[in-house]
Amino acid sequence: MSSVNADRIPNNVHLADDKRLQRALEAWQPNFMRWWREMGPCGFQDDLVYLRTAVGVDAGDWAHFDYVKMPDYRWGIFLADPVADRTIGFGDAMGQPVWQQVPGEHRNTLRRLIVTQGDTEPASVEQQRKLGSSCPSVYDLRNLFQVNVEEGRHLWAMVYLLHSYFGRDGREEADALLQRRSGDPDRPRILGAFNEPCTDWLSFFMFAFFADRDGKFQLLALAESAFDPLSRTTRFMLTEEAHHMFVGETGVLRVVDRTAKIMAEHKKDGIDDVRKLGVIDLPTMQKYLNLWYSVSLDLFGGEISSNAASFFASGLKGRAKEEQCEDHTALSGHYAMDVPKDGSIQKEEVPLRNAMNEVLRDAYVDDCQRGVDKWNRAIASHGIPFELKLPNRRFHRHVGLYGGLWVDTQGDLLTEQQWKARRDEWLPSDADKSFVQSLMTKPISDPKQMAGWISAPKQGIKGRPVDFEYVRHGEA
Ligand code: BYC
Repeated sequence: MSSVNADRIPNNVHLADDKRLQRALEAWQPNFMRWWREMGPCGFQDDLVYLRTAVGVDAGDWAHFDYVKMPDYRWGIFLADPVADRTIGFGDAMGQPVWQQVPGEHRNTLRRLIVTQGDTEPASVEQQRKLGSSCPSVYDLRNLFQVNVEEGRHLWAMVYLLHSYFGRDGREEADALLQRRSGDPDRPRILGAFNEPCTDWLSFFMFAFFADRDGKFQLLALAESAFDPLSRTTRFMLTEEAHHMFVGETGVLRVVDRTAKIMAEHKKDGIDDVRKLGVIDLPTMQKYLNLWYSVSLDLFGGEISSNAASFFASGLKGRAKEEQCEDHTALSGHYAMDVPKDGSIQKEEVPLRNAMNEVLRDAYVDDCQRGVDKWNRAIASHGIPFELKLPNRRFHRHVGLYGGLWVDTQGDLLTEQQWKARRDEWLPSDADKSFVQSLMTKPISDPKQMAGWISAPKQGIKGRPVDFEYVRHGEA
């Protein structure tokens, strides 16, 4: 069982025993706080927020609920407990003991993976920083802040690895994580989706459903890593990630439910008629889904990737739930890939190791479908004949085999001109975005109220009622 100490930086990694590391992290801490104040949630920093804080990794510790001002949140370093005698579960070194240090030959690659993972965490906080001023309820405001502080903690998790195991270049990378900015053309975040604006709550819920779910699958793959500290860190991050996806899934569910309910009550189904009733029409939701799903698919990297093959071969990154796979070397298997060739899409056999990004993406797509099915059941429960659909995975891609192709939501190839002429059928137009924004112009700060475009959640947080004062505004 891990013991947790309560130093300036809460941790279960015996930080106090490593003075050099402790000093390095304590030097990074004020920079993190500066970043949080500059790029974290806009306003609300002096409010008391009913937050879950991890104070340890054991069942009773990792979900401690209390009021806390966000800047006083105890961002800590927590690794899941080690698994005794753990061995490498896949790839060329399968069966050998896992590594407690970084092997020299994998140093650059591992650092790049950790930096890429780490970069997404502050990026998402930056993307969401202005949402507080248009929250649909105090319940949702609190959930937003919960997600934000935990993304901050996930940044700490990656920074701990960089500082502990990668010497000076690790420290430089940790500094750079606080310097890049989401959407900044001169110093953007590393991955595409984390530079997309996320300035309304429908986007936030879609982001938490689709982009955080990429987080789940990437963390599952890294939890398999032969580099044991990375595996232990990501295993603990996954416990927090589940809540973020809950926020996304139930958020979209409540928006969809509200629209379908109002449509049924008023017997209206035209887009303009539905909009006049103050709810988001379902075709517009489909467009937001198309956008966030497609940019999140890009996060898995290229379909055919020699990087992914070598990550797998060397034991750096496995498949999600590798233990459920049959052949852990993946040396003889093939993957039947849809490859664009001569103006059409053709099946091509790809060595399995080179298709590892696609294998992970397949698991992700199935998981997304499960959520979409739930949303559709909510629509159907009001007797509305409309189904949300995941677009074909080739649609609107910027990375990999389909990047730069002009593909419709069915997966068919179009010319650039044809695609551009129909773009607004598939993706939010300026008018759609303005409409969605028009519903979200001011915050709902009375705990008893809920914006008209979203249903109330079924239950509150940690046994509290939905109208509990989850955020105490302006209290010292
Ligand atoms: N945008 O072989 P390829 C989360 C680059 S989300 C821009 O196809 P590879 C969270 C790639 O870097 C989870 N560039 O890809 C969610 C490479 O560049 P170089 C984050 C991209 O290397 C919500 C080139 O294209 N975790 O936690 O197999 C809120 C060709 O590379 C993109 C991770 O991503 C892109 N989308 O795989 C908060 C896990 N995709 O080397 C948090 C760590 C690829 O030619 N990262 N490129 O310059 C990885 O495992 C891999 O880096 C990737 C890419 C899966 C991202």
